[in-house]
Amino acid sequence: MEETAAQFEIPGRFAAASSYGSGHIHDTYLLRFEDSAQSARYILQRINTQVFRDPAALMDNVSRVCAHLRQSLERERVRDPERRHLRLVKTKEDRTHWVDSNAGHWRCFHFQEGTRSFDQVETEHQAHETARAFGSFAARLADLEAPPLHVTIPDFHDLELRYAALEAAIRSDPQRRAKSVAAEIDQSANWHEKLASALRAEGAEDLPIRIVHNDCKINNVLLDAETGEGLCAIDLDTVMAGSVLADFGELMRTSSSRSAEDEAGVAEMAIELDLVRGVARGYLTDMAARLTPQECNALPLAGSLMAFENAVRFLTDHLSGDVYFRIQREAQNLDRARAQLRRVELLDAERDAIRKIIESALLEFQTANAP
Ligand code: ADP
Ligand code: GN1
Ligand code: MG
Repeated sequence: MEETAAQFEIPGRFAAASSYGSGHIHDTYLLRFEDSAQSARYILQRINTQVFRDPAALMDNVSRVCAHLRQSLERERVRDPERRHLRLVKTKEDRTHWVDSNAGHWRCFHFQEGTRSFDQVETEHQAHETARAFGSFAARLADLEAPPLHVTIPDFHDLELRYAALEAAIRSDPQRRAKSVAAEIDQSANWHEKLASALRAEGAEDLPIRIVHNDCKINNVLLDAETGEGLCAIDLDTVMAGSVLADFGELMRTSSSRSAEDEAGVAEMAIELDLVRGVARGYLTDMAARLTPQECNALPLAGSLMAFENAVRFLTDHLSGDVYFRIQREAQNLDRARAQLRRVELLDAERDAIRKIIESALLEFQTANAP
C-alpha cells in the first residue's frame, strides 16, 4: 500500500493504511500521512475494472465533474466549498490515476474530514439532507459544458436488460441455486409485469435525459458529523446521462425505511412517511423547478422501480455465484434481494400516500423558486 500511495502527490510521510467503508464495488483504503506539524487522511481506491471496463474514461468523467462542482460552488460563493465536492489527488505525474504492474488502477481523494456516511437511515433529517445533497448535485451539473460524459456502464438502468440477465441466470443456474429461490423468481416475474404496465400507464417510459448521479444510495453521501447537513455526493463513477427516476428512486429505496439493505426480518420492515417526506422535500428543494410535468408525474413510481431493479440485480448475482456485489457472508445477496422485493411491495402499497407527499413538496418548492 505504501508503494501505491507513494505514486500520488501527497506531502509528508506514509503513516498507516486500512480497509475502509462498506461500498459493494471498489477496494477502498483509508491512508494517513504525517509530517512534523500535522497528519492528513486520504481515500485510496483500486477501481473495479470488471465493472468499469474503461477506467481512463471513468476518471475523465470524475475529474470533470469534480472541477465543475468546484467552479459552481465558488461562483455562487457557497460556504466551505471544499467540503461539498470530492477532491482528487493527482499522481506525481499529474494524472488522475495510477496503473500498477498487475494492471490495477488506483485513484486517490482527500478524505472529507468532519463528515459521516450511513448505511441505513435513522431520521427524517438524514433522509432530507441526503436527498438535498443529491438534488443540489444534479442541479449544479445541469450546465456541464460539452462534450457529454462517457457512458461508464452501458445500459446501467435498463430494467428490461436487467430482467433478461436474471432470466439467463435462471436458465444457466451455474451454482444450482434456482430451485431454492423459486419463490423469489416468481415474485420477480409478477413485479416485472406489474411495474412495466404501471410505467406505461404513467407515461414514464420516455422521460427527458439529464445528467444524473445514478447511484444515490444513502451511503454515497457525506453528512456533516456535527450538524448532519448534507455536504458531499460521492461515488461519482456512474454520473452520466440518465433519468431523474434513477436518482429519486434510489433515494426512496434506501432512505424511506429504517431497515438494512440485507434485512432478514422482512415481515417487520416498513415504509415510513416521515422519511418519504424527508426525501421528497430534500430532493425537490433544488430540482422542483427543473422537472417537466411528465417527470413529476412519474416520481411516485421511482422507489418501487429502483427497489425492483436492485432486487433483480441481487438475485441474478446470487444465482451467478456472487461475482458482482461484494458479500461479507453466505447468501447475503439473497437476503438483499428478498429485502428489496419487500420494499417494492411496501412502496407500491404506499404509492398514493407517496404521491400526495411529492405533490405537496413540488408545490412548496415550485412556489418558493418561482421567478
Ligand atoms: P464503492 O463504489 O465501492 O461504493 P465508494 O466510492 O462509495 O465506493 O466509497 C466507499 C465508502 O468510502 C463510502 O461509502 C464512504 O463511506 C467512504 N468514502 C469514499 N470517499 C470518501 C472521501 N473522499 N471522504 C470520506 N469518505 C469517503
Ligand atoms: C452498488 O458502489 P455502491 O456500493 O455504492 C452499485 C449500485 C447498486 C448498489 C446496491 C456501480 O453501489 O448500482 O444500486 O450497489 N454500483 C454499481 O447497494 O453497480
Ligand atoms: Mg458507494
